Amino acid sequence: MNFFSKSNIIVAGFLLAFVSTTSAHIGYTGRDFGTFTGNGSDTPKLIASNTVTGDFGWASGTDANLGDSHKTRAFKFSLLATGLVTLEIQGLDIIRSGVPSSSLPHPGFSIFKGLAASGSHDQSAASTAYNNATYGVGNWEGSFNALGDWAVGVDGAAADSPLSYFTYVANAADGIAANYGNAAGIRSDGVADGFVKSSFILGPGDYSIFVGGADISGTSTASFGFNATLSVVAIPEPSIYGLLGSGIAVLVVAYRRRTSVR
Ligand SMILES: [Ca+2]
Ligand SMILES: [Ca+2]
Repeated sequence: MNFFSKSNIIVAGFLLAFVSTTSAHIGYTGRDFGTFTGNGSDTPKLIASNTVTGDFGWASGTDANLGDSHKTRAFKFSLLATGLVTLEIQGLDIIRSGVPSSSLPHPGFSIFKGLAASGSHDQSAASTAYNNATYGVGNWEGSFNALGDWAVGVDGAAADSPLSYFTYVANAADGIAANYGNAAGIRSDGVADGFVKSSFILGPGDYSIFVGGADISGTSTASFGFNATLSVVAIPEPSIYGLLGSGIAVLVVAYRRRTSVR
């Protein structure tokens, strides 16, 4: 082997390592729903043909050892005023960049206040330091908490560098405990059909949404396809809360309680 071919191999190896590392960062490229006013003038936004690795990424974040955010997909949106936010995730067979992906069988998602800084990574030194201190060494498999607050640090930064914090807001999951497990606090839609849709009254701010597979016993690390649609309407009159379902009503009460103590 001559010098040049060796160099090429080294360069190729370096590039592969670089690509695999950067592609694993939490990012929103192509998955920004944009800014919504909350005043009733917003049009729904569809982000089609997304993929996620694995059929269990969201469900894994519901258990005690958290989950690996690489097995979820991050989206973001901003809200200028309090509104009724509806997110729907439809698993479907897609072809993206010529590569087919089968339908995400049971989608689940969680919404958080806060955004990930560019380059955020579950296994960064800062994430590791935070998770070890918060959960204990060996007690976490990633940073993603589907049912509570979590934090993540930037890859390549010092262990004591600033973190991005996600403040838990709400979740929803397709199906029943048979697929998503028995963790307390999961908001089920009760019908395991590859589709989940849920509505929440949210205040102004910047939000992240993490979508992944809701199969707690899932093991596939294949790529799965789904569409995501976010819509925001003005807050309905209190008299029709009951018509919209108890889940929304509970969230309204929770929101009012939180705001009333501030
Ligand atoms: Ca887990
Ligand atoms: Ca469903």
